Amino acid sequence: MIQFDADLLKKKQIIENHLDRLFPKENLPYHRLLEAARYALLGGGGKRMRPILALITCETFGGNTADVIEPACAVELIHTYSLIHDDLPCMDNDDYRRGRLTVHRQFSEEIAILAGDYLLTYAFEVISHCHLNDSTKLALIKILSKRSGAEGMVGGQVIDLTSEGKSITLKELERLHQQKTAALLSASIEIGGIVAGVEQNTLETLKTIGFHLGQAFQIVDDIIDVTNSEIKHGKKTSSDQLKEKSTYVSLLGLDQAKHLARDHYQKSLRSLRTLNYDTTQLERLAAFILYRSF
Ligand code: GRG
Repeated sequence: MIQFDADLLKKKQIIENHLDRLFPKENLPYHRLLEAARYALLGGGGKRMRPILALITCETFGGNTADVIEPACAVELIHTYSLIHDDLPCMDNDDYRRGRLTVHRQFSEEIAILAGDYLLTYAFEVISHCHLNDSTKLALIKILSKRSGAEGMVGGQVIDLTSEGKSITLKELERLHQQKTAALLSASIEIGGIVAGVEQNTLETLKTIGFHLGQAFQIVDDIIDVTNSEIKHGKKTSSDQLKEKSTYVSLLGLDQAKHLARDHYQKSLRSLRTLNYDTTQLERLAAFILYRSF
């Protein structure tokens, strides 16, 4: 098991400081909306994996933090909206996230829906107002909208919902998570590359790396879901099992799931090493994605 080193913790702090600045505490007639968005986004212990990926990728290809920080935060806003909506009674109906009440339990269901809507919309406002040139901003908006929309995260969530209680194949599970989880992680890496001004073929390689890291991330998430329920409750019934969801662990068993996660990790490293840049930081983050649970 590995944890964030000092450098990753520093990046996490830079991101959290910037997220804080994006939400000034003003006494506006709709202050409940801003409070709910802040509650979901700040102070609850998220890993900030997506914005960190954007920052590190941008630095790897010679870009700088000041240029990528706003697009990186925009990805975190979209990720946070997806978590708020995923927790709603009509979806996963979860009462707790990151050890605190979920937004609909702390505020109300209406405010949770609207806080998610607001974070999604605000993400694109943040990009459209940042100081990058218009063609870069357009490229970022294209990637982010595609990876979070029907072809990406939202479509993946629909496949997930409609697959509950059914048995699906490994290929179908991979497709589901390619959209639901890997698309936004990949967008984070691609965004870092776009801001640094990489060429199209490098961008394609970054997309492949995003796919493998996204799959590894999801497999590890499935493993954590099972091992945590064993540690916490002493039983093998994870939250995914209770919802009758197919997972990598339910389809492959724990050992084969770990093997598949390692395989995706190795493939991401192989792609990274074709790039002829110093990819040490990205390799460290890839190792964290894999070894955060085993
Ligand atoms: C509701 C449109 C919509 C989409 C929801 C991403 C998602 C789709 C649901 C989240 C459910 C889930 C547990 C997905 C598996 C992988 C994942 C995205 C985990 C949560 O991301 P982390 O681990 O969370 O980066 P933190 O708390 O660190 O930000």
